[in-house]
Amino acid sequence: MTATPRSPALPDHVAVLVVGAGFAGLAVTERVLRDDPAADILVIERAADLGGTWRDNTYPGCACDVPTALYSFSFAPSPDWSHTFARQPEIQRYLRKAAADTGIRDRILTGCELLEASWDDDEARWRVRTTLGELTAQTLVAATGALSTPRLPGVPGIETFRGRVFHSATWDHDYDLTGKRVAVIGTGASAVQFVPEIADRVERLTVYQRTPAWVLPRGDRTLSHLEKRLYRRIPLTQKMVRATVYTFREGYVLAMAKAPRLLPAFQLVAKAHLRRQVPDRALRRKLTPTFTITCKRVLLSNDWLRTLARDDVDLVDSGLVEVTEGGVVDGAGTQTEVDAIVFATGFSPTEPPVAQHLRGRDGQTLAQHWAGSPRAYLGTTIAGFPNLFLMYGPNTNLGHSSIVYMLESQAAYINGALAHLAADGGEAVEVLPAAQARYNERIADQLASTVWNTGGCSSWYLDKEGRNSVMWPTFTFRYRSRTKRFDAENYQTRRAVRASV
Ligand code: N01
Repeated sequence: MTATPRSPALPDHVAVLVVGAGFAGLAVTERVLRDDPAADILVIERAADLGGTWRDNTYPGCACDVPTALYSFSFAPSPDWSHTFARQPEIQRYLRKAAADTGIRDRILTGCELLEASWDDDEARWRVRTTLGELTAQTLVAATGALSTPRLPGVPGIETFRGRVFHSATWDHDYDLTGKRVAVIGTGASAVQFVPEIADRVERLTVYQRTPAWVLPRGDRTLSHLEKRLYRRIPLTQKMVRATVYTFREGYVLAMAKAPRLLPAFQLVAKAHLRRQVPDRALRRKLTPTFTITCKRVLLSNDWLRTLARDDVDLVDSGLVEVTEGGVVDGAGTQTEVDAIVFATGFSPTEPPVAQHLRGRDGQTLAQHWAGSPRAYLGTTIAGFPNLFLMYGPNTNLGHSSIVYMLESQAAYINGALAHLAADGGEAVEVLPAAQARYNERIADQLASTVWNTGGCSSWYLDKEGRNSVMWPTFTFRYRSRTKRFDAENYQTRRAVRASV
């Protein structure tokens, strides 16, 4: 049994303040504590528990669509996963245990939301305002995630609807869907997981699709007792599985960026999957994408397409025009009476919400500085924002592998920066604008030929300038090698940062 955690109090000053206790916040805190168990580090978390997206997303069927062998911390391998693709409750339990086992749990102050943080140039520290009071921090790590603000499209008439409305990320567990007529808006990674789960319970399901997505089978299975015993007795075997999954997934990059001629082969597999699950040709046509596979996130599901082929499930692709008191009107003018509307419309992702609350050297917020098109150096540091480190920042997202691998790379880099500051007697590091610009030019060059930019789809990877400010363009081991060592030569290190510098 896990001991009841001690919750730290809000200090007046802390050396390292981490905002957010999801995978990212835990990764960086573990890395710092690994080198210095007595490190002066505090994690503030606005919710009552750690876990981030895996705490919040509790919709039926919520699971990881990256194999758990890879979607877990390298420092906390668990031999106990029930499936090759872990379910949300299991991941949440895993995170709680990892935090308790590594001592991170005692560093997390829950129920504490960051309201604003401003860089104080004279004192060379961050002045931070939270819902529990104020403090200063020498270094600030924003580990707030990119996909945490649910996007609810402003559908005309939605306020007049008399039934129940909720978003997949804030699932209403008090509302029993049994026997109800339900509309689902959106057909992305979340919808494909919960629609098959609720289809048997509801009376009628109407799914509103804006863009069909490519769907591949999810090679999910339960892990046998033998495997678990083997992992426990010979941990190296689990490491080998992890390395194999990693290598296979990296090979996928070849198809996306380096060898797009392989993509038609993927499309054939997806089309065969569609044919197997959907006998009706007209429905298949509606479900066939027109863009190149992997341009948007490929969906993995063994039962999504089959569910859409059911007689009691309708797929509407004529658009969503308005919501009335009793239902939804589609683009063909048909009104469908429903009791509940579930928005599976994703998140507002181009910049982390925390960007509106961080003020750099010149007093601008990070959101103003970015103006809708985020840029950083190594997805982590930003010129004009000394001693600020982003986890899962611009151009660190992946379509093929595990974000946890990227987060651990960033954590090592940030830890290196802290060690550099300590060794050098410095108070602040700030990336050189020229280094940041060079880095972003290189990233843009690499992205130019990738399927995300050329595949003929619109996706949340492209920001309002049409720039891909989301994806990492190449192999993840390249990112690992770039972040292995803190490259002080691309930074200025100083005792106090002056506005004129
Ligand atoms: O959201 P999405 P999600 N009217 O943005 C449609 C991660 N994730 O919650 O394609 C009508 O993918 C939109 O249509 P279109 C993963 O990174 C991870 O499903 O934009 N429809 C689309 O169909 C993923 O990318 C796991 O034309 C509207 C859907 O809503 C991210 O979360 C599991 C609309 C949104 O799909 C988000 O996934 C689940 C409108 N106004 C999710 N606006 C893992 O297992 C949007 N849509 C790790």
